[in-house]
Amino acid sequence: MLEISNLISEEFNNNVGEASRRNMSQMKKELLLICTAPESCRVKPGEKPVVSRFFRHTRLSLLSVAGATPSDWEVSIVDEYVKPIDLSARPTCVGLSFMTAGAPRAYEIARQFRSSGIPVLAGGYHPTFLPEEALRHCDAVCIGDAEPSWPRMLHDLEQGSLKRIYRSDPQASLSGLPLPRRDLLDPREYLTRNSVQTSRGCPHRCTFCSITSFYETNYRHRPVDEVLREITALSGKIIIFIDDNLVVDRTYALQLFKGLKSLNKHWFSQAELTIAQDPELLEAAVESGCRGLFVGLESLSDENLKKVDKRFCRVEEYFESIDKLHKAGVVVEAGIVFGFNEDGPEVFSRTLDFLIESRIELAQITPLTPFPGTPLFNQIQREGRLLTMDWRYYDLYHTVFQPMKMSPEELQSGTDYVVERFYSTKAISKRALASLRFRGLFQTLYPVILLNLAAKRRIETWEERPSMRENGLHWLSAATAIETPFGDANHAVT
Ligand code: B12
Ligand code: SF4
Repeated sequence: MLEISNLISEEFNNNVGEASRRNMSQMKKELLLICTAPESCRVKPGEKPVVSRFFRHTRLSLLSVAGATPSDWEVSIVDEYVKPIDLSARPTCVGLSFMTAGAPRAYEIARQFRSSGIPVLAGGYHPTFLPEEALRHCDAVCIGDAEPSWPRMLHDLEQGSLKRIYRSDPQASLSGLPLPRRDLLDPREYLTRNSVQTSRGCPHRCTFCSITSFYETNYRHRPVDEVLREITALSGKIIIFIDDNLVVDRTYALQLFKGLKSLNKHWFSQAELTIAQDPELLEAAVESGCRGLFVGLESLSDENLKKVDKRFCRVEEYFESIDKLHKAGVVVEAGIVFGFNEDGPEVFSRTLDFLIESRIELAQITPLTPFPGTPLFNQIQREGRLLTMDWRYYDLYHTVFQPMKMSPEELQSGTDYVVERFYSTKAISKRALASLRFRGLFQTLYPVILLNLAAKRRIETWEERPSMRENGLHWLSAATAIETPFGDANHAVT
């Protein structure tokens, strides 16, 4: 087994190194950046994308890597949600970005390019958490942010002295970050390319969340004036702040909202529900253009929330807080998770009733998923409750662990039941009518009607989810947790 300390100092000195040195001597240096998509979301050659354009805003990951790439490289980006990869391409180097669910696909792509002697460098959530696993398939891994390490990785590659691991300082300043290369994506493929990031990390420590582990509990901002300058230069009315919790630093958020007001944008983001109990902050957000928020409610049980260290949420305030957001004109998308330790089979209908009664417009309803790298993963693995480490199933559409108070089958079918009922034609019509009455057509059409229909269409393609049953992985008994060619999550870095 490889130790990380050895990997860091190990020089890249094999056939691929030779090939890359040869390539480097050519005049044109081509970098192909690939964002992998899980099987159920990947566009097939000659077909339309599976995920509706209304749901497609751009992830900043590779746009940021491209922004940090020295100008003598010619960069292109393939996003597998919208464009199939040309595996016969012969770039000088490939950069792969992947989350856990995309890891097996990333390794398949890496194998193809490396077999032609093209070096493959990896970064993003999954390689950061499981660098040793990623290094079994790729030539080098960037742990954490790209900006401090990426130029050095390319430089070392050119010199034929690529190391195996590059670890970025998790406290590096976010001041003066290179701008994301939005120009590299086709605007027709996305609802908007205006994804913007103001901060990295979150000071809370919810045990199921990858963010805290990825940023090693650091929380950093970009200077407000840099964010505002970036937004000023963007065309189009809509902005998506991809921050994980836009309002967690109240002072910063108020400054940002004050500056945003004159830019006349409509924006969507993620925030903790406590914003609803802070009239000044909520008013400033709405006046600055806030039209919709994703709020992680997770569970209707305080006991569950306590056990996963999400203590700042109070279930008794949920209904009233959502009502306050609605009255302020904000569309609410709720994050709902089933399978926490206190959840038994009765949890599903109780939660569905709450979602309908509170008139929440959209909901991401998923089985609890212990992502490698998180404290939750380590705990469930220690308790022998992981059912599979085939990362394809870590896509929030599959049950991958043995819950405490129900069977995995009950968790899966209960979650599917709530999703299907929440997005039934009847439920969508009711929500749309209620919204039309108090918001009018303009504010209802996109965030309520179109997004609900897009979600419904997504559910209708569920049979395209990779089948655990066909792969013999369908909820084996907890005692027989299995390892796959991809997974060796004992080495999660936290
Ligand atoms: C936007 C987003 C999406 C979009 C992506 C749109 C698209 N076209 O790809 C959508 C909605 C489709 C999506 C889907 C999913 N997502 Co998502 N998503 C995000 C979100 C909110 C922002 C991503 C982003 O732009 N970040 C900003 C950039 C700058 O940061 P970054 O991605 O970390 O990139 C930096 C470094 O990681 C590094 N880096 C990244 N890639 C590379 C590559 C190289 C070569 C190098 C050197 C460095 C490098 O450098 C970058 C710049 O510093 C993140 C949360 C977050 N804060 O990142 C969740 C997040 C990444 N998603 C997550 C999840 C769980 C999912 C889904 C499984 C959920 C689902 N079922 O819908 C799917 C999986 C899809 C997949 N491909 O595997 C989890 C990942 C957990 C994990 N361990 O895998 C996150 C962390 C959310 C969370 N709080 O848990 N997602
Ligand atoms: S508040 Fe949200 S972003 Fe912050 S740690 Fe908890 S789940 Fe993650």
